[in-house]
Amino acid sequence: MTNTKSFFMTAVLLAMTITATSVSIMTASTDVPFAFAESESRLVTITDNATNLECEEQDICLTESGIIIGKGQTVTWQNNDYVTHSIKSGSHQNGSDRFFSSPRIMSGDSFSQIFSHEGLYNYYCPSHPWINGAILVQ
Ligand SMILES: [Cu+2]
Repeated sequence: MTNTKSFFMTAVLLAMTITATSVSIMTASTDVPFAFAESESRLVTITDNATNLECEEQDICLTESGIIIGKGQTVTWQNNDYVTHSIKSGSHQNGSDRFFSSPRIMSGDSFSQIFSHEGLYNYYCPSHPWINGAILVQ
């Protein structure tokens, strides 16, 4: 696990704590619904550095290796690399957890997945396991 990913996991735990606090405050003090500023779809680009395994150390295999989204939002992986990649939920260490699995994403193509349930979803490219990230759905 890279320092960046450790940082992300810490940030995730912090975000969960803050969200839990904010929700209870908002429920008590206002009827403004909890809203996410982001659009319904988030883009994660597989960069043209992705086949170089050193990209993981610099956290530049993906434009964002850790993102936080709301329930019902979609994540789209855009392959801007010159080789084919695929995205599978789970981890290289533990294998697929079968939540989602893309077909081969050719160079220039993309794959989208909707997240309907809260949770922390790790994902990786089986052919290039150093390409990996996480999505927190809250
Ligand atoms: Cu790959």
